[in-house]
Amino acid sequence: MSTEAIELGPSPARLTLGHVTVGACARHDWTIEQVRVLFELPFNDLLYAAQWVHRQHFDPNEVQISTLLSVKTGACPEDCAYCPQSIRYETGIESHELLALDAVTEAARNARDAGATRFCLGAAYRGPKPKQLEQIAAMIRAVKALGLETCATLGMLKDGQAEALADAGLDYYNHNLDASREFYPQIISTRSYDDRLDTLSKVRAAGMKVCCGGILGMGETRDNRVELLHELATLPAHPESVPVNQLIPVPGTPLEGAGGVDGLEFARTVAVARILMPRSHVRLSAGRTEFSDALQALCFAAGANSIFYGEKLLTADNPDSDADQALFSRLGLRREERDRGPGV
Ligand code: SAM
Ligand code: DTB
Ligand code: SF4
Repeated sequence: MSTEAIELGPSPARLTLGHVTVGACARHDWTIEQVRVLFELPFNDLLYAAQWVHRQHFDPNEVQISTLLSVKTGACPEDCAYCPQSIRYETGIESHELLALDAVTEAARNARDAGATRFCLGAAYRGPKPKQLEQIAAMIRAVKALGLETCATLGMLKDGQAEALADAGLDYYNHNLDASREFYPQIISTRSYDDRLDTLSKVRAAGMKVCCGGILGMGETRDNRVELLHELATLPAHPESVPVNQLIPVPGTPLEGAGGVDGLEFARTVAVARILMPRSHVRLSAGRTEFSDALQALCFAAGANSIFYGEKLLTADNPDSDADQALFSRLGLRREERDRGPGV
């Protein structure tokens, strides 16, 4: 393991473990080598550092709750190798065009009544067309009127579209990097890494919060995970929300037989994300149905503090709400109330 000390900026609070010093302040100048050193820490040291950083900014027993709805499903022209919604793969999902406003409002009301504080609209688009954007803007207004935070993930945005979404009251835009720049070409060919960064900068310029993360278990190496987190943590501003997905290997997709990721490596990745982006919410996202309660508890201890709640993600299953409530109760976790967390 490298013995390089990881020094943070002008932070008054620091934690030193052997050769590694971590601080509480957000910084954007991490080097690849520093990220690698964090990944290679003894597990207990890494978890302790992550928990220490977590407690500088968050109540460690609060978890932010988001619910997803796929407002337009399937028949997507893109070729993302993990995705059941690409038109190129036979995955047996039920495609549908944009849902009616009433159906979206009702789903959002149910999510709110079940305890969610944020409602995320997902659409299987390369990017929204003007008419579609108008219809989605109406959905955002309706969800907002229910007192929920709003998030949307609609693919790439063209000039002016981020502003239109912000005007409708959109709080967050989700657009993942998904993989490191090095590994990305093995996963997607129809949009480039720079296309993604361009959409993220449009979202920022329009004044919205950014939700941006990636997927583990697609066959990437530890180095690729280091590079992905480095990319996220050196963006001009850290994403306020960082979804860490475990690949759901959907039959019919090119990644149906991908290698997956070991649970301890997943928890390590969460812990490093927590240390690198101390004020961000780190979300346990796709793949939780495969996690034991013990692994989820470990991830919360490593600094994860957000989940997708409700029995469906976009097309794939998510844990039963009853199971999540039981888990929260066993772990003494509480729902984070809206706008209470720092950075959100
Ligand atoms: N079409 C839009 C786009 O790609 O930006 C929005 C929806 S897309 C389904 C949102 C994210 O879901 C992807 O970026 C990816 O991180 C995640 N995702 C999709 N399929 C997945 C799978 N099988 N396992 C894990 N995550 C997945
Ligand atoms: C994110 O990072 N994960 C969510 C959300 N953002 C849109 C989506 C997960 C999708 C899992 C596969 C499916 O449900 O189709
Ligand atoms: Fe389409 Fe998004 Fe799926 Fe890629 S991830 S195929 S863009 S829905």
